Amino acid sequence: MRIQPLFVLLNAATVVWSLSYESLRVLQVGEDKVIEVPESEKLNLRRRGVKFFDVTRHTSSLPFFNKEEEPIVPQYNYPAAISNKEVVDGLIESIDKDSMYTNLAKFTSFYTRYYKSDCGFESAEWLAATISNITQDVPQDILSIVHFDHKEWKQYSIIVRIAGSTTPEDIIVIGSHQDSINLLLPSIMAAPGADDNGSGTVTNLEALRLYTEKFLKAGLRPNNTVEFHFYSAEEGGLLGSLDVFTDYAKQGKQVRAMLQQDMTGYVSDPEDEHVGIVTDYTAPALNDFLKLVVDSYLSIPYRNTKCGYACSDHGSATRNGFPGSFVIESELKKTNKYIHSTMDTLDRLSFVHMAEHTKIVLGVIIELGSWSAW
Ligand SMILES: *[C@@H]1O[C@H](CO)[C@@H](O)[C@H](O)[C@H]1NC(C)=O
Ligand SMILES: *[C@@H]1O[C@H](CO)[C@@H](O)[C@H](O)[C@H]1NC(C)=O
Ligand SMILES: CC(=O)N[C@H]1CO[C@H](CO)[C@@H](O)[C@@H]1O
Ligand SMILES: [Zn+2]
Repeated sequence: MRIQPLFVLLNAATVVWSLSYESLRVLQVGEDKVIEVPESEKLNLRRRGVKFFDVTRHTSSLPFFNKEEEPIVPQYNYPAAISNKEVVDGLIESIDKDSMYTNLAKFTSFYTRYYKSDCGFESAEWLAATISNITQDVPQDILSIVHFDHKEWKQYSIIVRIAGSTTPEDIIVIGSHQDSINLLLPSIMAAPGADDNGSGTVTNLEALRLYTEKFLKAGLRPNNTVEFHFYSAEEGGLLGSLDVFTDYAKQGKQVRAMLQQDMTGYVSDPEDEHVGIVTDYTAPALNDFLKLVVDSYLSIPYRNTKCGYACSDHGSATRNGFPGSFVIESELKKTNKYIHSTMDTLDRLSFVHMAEHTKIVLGVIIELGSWSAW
């Protein structure tokens, strides 16, 4: 409570500061709405719950939704039935919730993972080291780890690429963001970011570990390229993923499906546990396939939910013409209310629930890993 007056004072100071010195940011806050604001005003918008893309460095993108809330992306024929049940169930059996707990405990021990902070750089270094460790026995011609540097801040994004054996140009992406934020005073206050969005990162790390240890090490390979992306700076307006997918679009890369994991660990009502499939601003055909995956591999059902404009990194994929979808811990109204504060901590999360999300990721990479888009 005592923070309040200080907060107001700081705010007044930053407005004066920003009027004279601060560079302007270009924010897309809705399909037809672009505004220019000083950097500090960005935070004020976030505090008020406004979601946006920070397109300052990518202003040339096109409008990307045709009818209401539906992205302009190819509608591929995703599998209408699953065909790898034994393989996926085998991997699912090995999900290790203790390992997930250990990783999330370490990840949330960084004071903050704010993308502009030194801590945020250190958390990226830890993540990169952990990924190297998990994947160390897979030869580099199959698996490579790219540190994707961003021009304006230090925390890099990490791309783990498992090259497809027959159609490497067809890419399946599993995404999550590694940064966290304390919306009150991001540069000063703690942001453990356990659920938002450390849980997505750890969900994907566990899937990557099992994929590496039980699949790739056994000499198996996907036909398509499978990539795990750990984005920096989501909280700054999807900055990291925008850089990555804008670059992919420029290079003419073909992402056939992108699935975002962000907030995967909170259960508000254990009697009514479910996952939320986000149906607005996501690819309908991919959503249908995700429903099949949930029905086939999870012990809990899905529910359709809406998340709003630019609500996580899948938006950067759809913005660049790639089908993106998002599965979140529950219907939006039942999601974790402690995010973006010091109270977004480990003890409020369910690792059983997080493991359900890992099942989705395993189902998607195995079923789509050798699916043919044509
Ligand atoms: C690497 O993994 C091994 C287990 O496979 C573990 O004992 C070790 O602590 C890990 N090292 C790091 C840096 O994570
Ligand atoms: C995957 O590649 C193998 C050859 O390595 C091929 O036999 C199989 O048909 C491919 N799967 C699909 C779905 O195209
Ligand atoms: C979409 C969702 O609820 N995830 C969280 C992670 O970050 C996004 C964007 O900042 C927010 O919408 C949520 O805080
Ligand atoms: Zn957030």
